[in-house]
Amino acid sequence: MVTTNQETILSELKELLTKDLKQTFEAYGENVEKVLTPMRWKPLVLIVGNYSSGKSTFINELIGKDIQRTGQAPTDDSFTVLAYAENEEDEENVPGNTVVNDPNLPFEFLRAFGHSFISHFRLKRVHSPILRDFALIDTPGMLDSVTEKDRGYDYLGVIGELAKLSDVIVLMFDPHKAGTIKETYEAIRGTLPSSTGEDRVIYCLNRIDECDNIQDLVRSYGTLCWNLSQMTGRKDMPRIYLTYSPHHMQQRGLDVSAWENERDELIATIKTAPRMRLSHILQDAERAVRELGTMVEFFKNFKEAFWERAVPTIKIGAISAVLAFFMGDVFLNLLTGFPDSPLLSDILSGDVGFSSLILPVVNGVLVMALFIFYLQRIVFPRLVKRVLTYPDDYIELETRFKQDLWKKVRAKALSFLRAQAPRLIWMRHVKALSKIETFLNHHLERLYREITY
Ligand SMILES: Nc1nc2c(ncn2[C@@H]2O[C@H](COP(=O)(O)OP(=O)(O)OP(=O)(O)O)[C@@H](O)[C@H]2O)c(=O)[nH]1
Ligand SMILES: [Mg+2]
Repeated sequence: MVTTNQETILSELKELLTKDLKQTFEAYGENVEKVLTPMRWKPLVLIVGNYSSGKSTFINELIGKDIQRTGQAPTDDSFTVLAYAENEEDEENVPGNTVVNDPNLPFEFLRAFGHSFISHFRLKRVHSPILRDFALIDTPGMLDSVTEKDRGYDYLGVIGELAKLSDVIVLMFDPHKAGTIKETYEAIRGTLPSSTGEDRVIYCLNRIDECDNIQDLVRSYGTLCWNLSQMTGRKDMPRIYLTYSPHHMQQRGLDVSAWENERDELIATIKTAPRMRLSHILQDAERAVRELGTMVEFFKNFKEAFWERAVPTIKIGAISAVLAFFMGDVFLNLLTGFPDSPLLSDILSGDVGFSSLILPVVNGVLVMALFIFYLQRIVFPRLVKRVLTYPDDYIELETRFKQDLWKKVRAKALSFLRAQAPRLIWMRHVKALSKIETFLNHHLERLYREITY
């Protein structure tokens, strides 16, 4: 359960984000709402896996009711959110269209995946004690090779976005298909923070009762380990829960009693979702703010590069304008005999009138305009072009972490630069950066410290 202390931390974070950083986000075309979205609702557990790996069976077992349809072969092609109903009478099925339009739920962003997806999305309110602490999401099984076209919507995109919202993600396999979900894994991984995302993912080899013997199980387990190591690129092997449904188990020959407790351990881990949620929210907020910071740093470097070029030009321009002011008419006089008496001789004779100033001012302004034209039409576009071509030269990529951040935001930063370049040379990036720094190093640090379990 979320305690009062956790609630306080959440509302403090929310306040910090809306008070201190909202404007900064908006100034750079970003929306702080995206960071705030997951804070709106309860902890989420996402169950993903191959078709028929037993996801829906497991969910029914968790909530203690036969709510989700189960069966051999791909059974369910919908995403279902299972949420808490106070009473049996409040149990209901809510269609996707209503779910994505409900401002009290965090699913509005899914509207972007289109009608075809929304017709495969729903929420069921169920009276079950476990749902009081977190909501579950059942997903359609991953087919062997799913393309977007087959489904009519971006399946991997949806999975990725839901993973981003979730506190625990269960990846479920079965011995027959122990590792055909590379794309799904990548979609999930792609949206999670690179440093900490992995600890949200739980691996489960389900339906082990269907193995004929221990050799069979070891073979499946080995295949899964191999596939996982290929997918995750990790040197250590994450724990894989070996489970089976006690109600559906078959006595094929393998004595499964050795793994009797694994299902309970898996459930116990899932139940940590509410506790994980707070640190995930802080991590997500941190990541969003660091991404923004990376963009701002890039813009700051762009601005500096511009002024580095512009300041000498402006200086020369100013000197030239002064020269033109005093000397322009002298030259004109030498060349054309006009004006009769240049400004300098008027000054020397102490006879400076309004009319003797007109030509010098025109000369000065003309020269200045020429320099500004040069800056605007030649120096500036050239720099923009250079930065767009070699963006990596304008950001310090000293750590792997920074490289990852930059990879995530580069496209966004470049399109913002393309659209807003003239504005960027005037914006106060340093001030924005110092706000971001204060948030990360001061406020967020403190909130992390305050998380007490
Ligand atoms: N032997 C055995 N059968 C199981 C187990 N878990 C589920 N089943 C059966 O396997 C079939 C598929 O289970 P589902 O829960 O529908 O699988 P799913 O992952 O939700 O499948 P899709 O929704 O189609 O992706 C059902 O007939 C279940 O009864 C298990 O641990 N052991
Ligand atoms: Mg299912």
